[in-house]
Amino acid sequence: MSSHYDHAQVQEFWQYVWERDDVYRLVDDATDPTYVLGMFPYTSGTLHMGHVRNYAITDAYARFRRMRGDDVLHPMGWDAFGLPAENAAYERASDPESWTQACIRRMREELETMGFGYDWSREITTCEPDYYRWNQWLFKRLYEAGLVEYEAATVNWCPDCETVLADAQVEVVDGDRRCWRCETAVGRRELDQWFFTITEYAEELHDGLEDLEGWPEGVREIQRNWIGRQEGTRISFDVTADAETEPIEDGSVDVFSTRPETVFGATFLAVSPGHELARALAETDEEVADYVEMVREHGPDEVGLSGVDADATAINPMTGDTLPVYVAGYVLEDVGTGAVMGVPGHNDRDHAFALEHNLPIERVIRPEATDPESESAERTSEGDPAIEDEPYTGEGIVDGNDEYDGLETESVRERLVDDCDAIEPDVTYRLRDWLISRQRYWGTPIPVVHCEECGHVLVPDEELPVELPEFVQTTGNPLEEHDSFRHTTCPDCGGPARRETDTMDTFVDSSWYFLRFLSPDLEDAPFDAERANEWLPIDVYVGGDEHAILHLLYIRFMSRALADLGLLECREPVETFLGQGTVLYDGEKMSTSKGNVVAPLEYGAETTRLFVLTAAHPEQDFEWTANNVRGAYDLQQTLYGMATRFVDAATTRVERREHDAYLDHEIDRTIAAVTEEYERFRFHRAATEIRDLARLLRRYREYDLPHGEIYRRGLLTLAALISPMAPHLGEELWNKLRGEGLVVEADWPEPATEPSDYALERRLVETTLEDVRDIVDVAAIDEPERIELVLAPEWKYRTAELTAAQADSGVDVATIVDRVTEDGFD
Ligand code: ANZ
Ligand code: ZN
Repeated sequence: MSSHYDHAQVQEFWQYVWERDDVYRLVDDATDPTYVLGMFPYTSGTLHMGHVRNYAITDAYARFRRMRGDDVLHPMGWDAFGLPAENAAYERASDPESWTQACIRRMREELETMGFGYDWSREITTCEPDYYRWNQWLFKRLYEAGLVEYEAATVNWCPDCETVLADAQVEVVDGDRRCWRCETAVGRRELDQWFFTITEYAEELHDGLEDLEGWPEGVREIQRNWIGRQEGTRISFDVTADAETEPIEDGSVDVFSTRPETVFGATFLAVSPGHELARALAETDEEVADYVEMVREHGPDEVGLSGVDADATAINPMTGDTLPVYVAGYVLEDVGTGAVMGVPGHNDRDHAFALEHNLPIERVIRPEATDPESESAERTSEGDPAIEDEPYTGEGIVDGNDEYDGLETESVRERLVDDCDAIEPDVTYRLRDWLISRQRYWGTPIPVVHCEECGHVLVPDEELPVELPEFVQTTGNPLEEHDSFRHTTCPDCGGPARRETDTMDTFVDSSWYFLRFLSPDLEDAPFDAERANEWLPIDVYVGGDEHAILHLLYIRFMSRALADLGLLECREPVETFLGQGTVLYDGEKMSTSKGNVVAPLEYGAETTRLFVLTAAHPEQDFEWTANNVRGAYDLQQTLYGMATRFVDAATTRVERREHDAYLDHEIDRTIAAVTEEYERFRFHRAATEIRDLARLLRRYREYDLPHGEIYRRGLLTLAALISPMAPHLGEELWNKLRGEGLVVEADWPEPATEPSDYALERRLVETTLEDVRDIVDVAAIDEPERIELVLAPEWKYRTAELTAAQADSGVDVATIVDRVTEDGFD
């Protein structure tokens, strides 16, 4: 028998056996399985290295857990709706459906060739009516719960894709707003749009981040900023219209301000063109009407310091002064209350606006008096730069107000809330509602009809799904071209009605797909609620952290909304999130557009899997180099060669000799260490351990005639330990050494003797600051004054981080830097 490992043949054989024995299926009556999920791929054509890295991680972890005795849910599906399919259809004069199905066939084959172990009986495809009917059903439930709005809104419009874009799909490149897909400059349009009111959950989504300990802090921070919680105050200004004939309904306008103590210096009030006051004034004031129209066309980015003096007057609640009211484009409609008090003396934008419109500029705060000798003291005296020239935006003391004169801004800020009925504490969020309307064909039809008599009416549940009609090639939205789709009857009155032609953002599909995997064929509900309550949250979710603000926020929102609908108990759907790093090639991200792609199958499944897993920690970027790939290849050949030689030719002995104990101990030590590394997704370290044990086994054999049983245990251990990362090789070795059974169904190896303290020691060899902080915490419990860290040599140069860790923990960290060698390929 040849000792050369023919990977193509080996892969094909074991893939056949796994499928025949259905080894990855999770039974429906499993109790609380470990749910391991990789972000399902967008069906864009073919698998790329990013997918392979993602799925190699989940597969290795799923296999590890399965061998540890867990029931494991490790499913796969297709994020199949979206623009690229539609664009491809135009390019090829075909249709999105057949293009998408062809992509799915190819990508599924590629996944299978890579040997990823999925429970394919749970496969889902979002463009199929069986799936998207539940998008429609959920839309209706959210609507009934008041979480859906239909509103005229100025939206981002990509002229090239001819579609509306969510804020997060607009990328700012060198100050230009561009489409995330085609990079065309984004314009604006006013359209009636469907929204999910995710802002109702802003506070909860923000606060919940605190407890997401299984998520990287970086991702949490991105979400935190995106939600953008800001504390401030709401100040109410009485407003009267000058034209007595048209009084303003409410009589007051609220503004949001983070600096209420500047209210004494408010010299005007400004509302956004979309504010209800602006809309009301536009009814009678042509100038206002023209201005509102102008801003609507050009968008707030192009209006600069423009604005119009409206025929209205506001009263400053603190000073009683009357203030002019402006409609101004620099005031944003969906920030705060859509209105500001203009404080030109202390705010840059208000200052610029006041200069432009000849409004008074008043100083009501001056910098705190400092050391009279110092240079800055100059500025506090009479020699201050004139407030007309430059606003003073810092903190300081209130100036020129009888009651508050001389007091610090911060204390006045707090006092005003108590002293003035018109000033209330308030919190605003930057987060906007989720615009889900797309003027595109390849998505879930929104289940609504518009009736002249009844307004918009939801399609009854028993008529779902509203299926997509056949695709037609056209310049706009193909759904507009289908008379039979467009013209329908009203479910309420039976009269003529127009069917909604917007489809849903594909992020709706992916906001709950993890639930469909639990019961993919269920016909009377989107998911089995009982099972969901038992199986969720997802234990480990792996994907790119470029999804930190869209997808990863939407799944958190959807879970909460479903929970409030009484459909789900779990409000936080992902316990541990692992954001995988990027695969680089010559320092750049490997991507089709850069033309630097290595096809996943170029090197064979096993080598590719092993390499992407062991090149770096999953969260780190790494460089694809042929040399390093070689290391992954050689490891397989080495293990295969050792097993073959042992089975074919080894003469062994039965009686124990002294040095056998050492090998026994080292096998156990390796088991403990590798187990720990898998637990923490450190596949690269697991591989190093496996290599070390293989090397030791070789030396053991060269040194003396090997003890048959111990040596065999060593080889079997290697087969089991490597199998989560290299499952075909694992099976091949297992089969050679045992002649029966599958390693995928085997138990994880157990140490034969008492585990040594190696695992702990190993934990002390860390490479990131966060980890060091962990250790300091852990160790501090046993030995509060002094800890000895065993560190890799690279740490010698990272004293600043160690000092920080030490400061955090308040203990003395003594370092020993020479005991462990750096790992990596050798
Ligand atoms: C008066 C004031 C005085 C403010 C001052 C600031 C400084 P930042 O700037 O991030 O702290 N604001 C509120 N709503 C707005 C809207 N719809 N469009 C444009 N600007 C708006 O954000 C808070 C400040 O942004 C608020 O506090 C308000 O101006 C402005 F010396 O009120 B401030
Ligand atoms: Zn009707």
